[in-house]
Amino acid sequence: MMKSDSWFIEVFDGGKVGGLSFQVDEVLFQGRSPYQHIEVVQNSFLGKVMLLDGLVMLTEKDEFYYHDMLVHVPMACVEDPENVLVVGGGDGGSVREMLKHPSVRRVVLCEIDGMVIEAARRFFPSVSSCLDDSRVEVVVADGIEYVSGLRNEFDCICIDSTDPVGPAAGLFSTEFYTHVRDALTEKGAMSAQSESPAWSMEEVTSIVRNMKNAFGSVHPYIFPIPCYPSGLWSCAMCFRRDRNPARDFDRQRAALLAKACKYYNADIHTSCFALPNFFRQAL
Ligand code: AG3
Repeated sequence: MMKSDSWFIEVFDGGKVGGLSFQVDEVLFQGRSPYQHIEVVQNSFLGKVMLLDGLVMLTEKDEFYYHDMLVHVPMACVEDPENVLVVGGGDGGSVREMLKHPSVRRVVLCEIDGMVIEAARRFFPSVSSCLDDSRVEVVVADGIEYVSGLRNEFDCICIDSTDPVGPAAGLFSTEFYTHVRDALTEKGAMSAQSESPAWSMEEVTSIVRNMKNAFGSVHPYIFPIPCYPSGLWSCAMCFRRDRNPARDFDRQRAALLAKACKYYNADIHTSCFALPNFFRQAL
């Protein structure tokens, strides 16, 4: 794929159905890192789009749905988060959102693939320029190794990974989530993107099960994301010490964030934990 007059279709489930499709106006970048095939393409409606191994990671038009929900839901559940970590997320979108919380003093981004960071810096400044903030530390390393050495270190950890295949597969295991738990402070919370309940329920339930194995309790939540397969997506969050995330969050901070966010607000926070029946039953 990737001639400039061609269409892109995200192939889903071995080709039985397509995810997002759009006309490729221009191919801006193609590269092969040790981990994956990275492309940046331009579409006049979506803006720039980043693809990893042929899967849509972000579009300029709607990355805010995903980044708001992965980050602000757990962050608003933690009292004055100071030290926070993003695993994956080399584009910088999750880091940008963490920096919107006034108490944050240090954000570590641990991304395995330096080429993703370089491509984001070059083509997605509105997403990645936060990486130059003095509070941000960029670590190019395997998130699994990085997290496994930590104890009581971070108030919030967001796992901003690709799908549970290829380089990211290990980021969905019970063992990894157990290390994430140990890396959290007592008041800490974590979140992970957990795939589409509409089209990938087996993946969703396996992620939720593994998180529950590690933490004892897990809180899945849903939101739309127009550019990922099916348009319906989920994250799941856990606490080092379990609480009710729909109730126990900082409403004042959520109201403040609503002014700086296109998706997240306090009502969204409460309601995203309301799951449709097919999802409840699957769990
Ligand atoms: N993380 C990827 C979410 C999964 C997308 N899956 C797909 N298109 N099949 C996005 C990284 C943004 N920071």
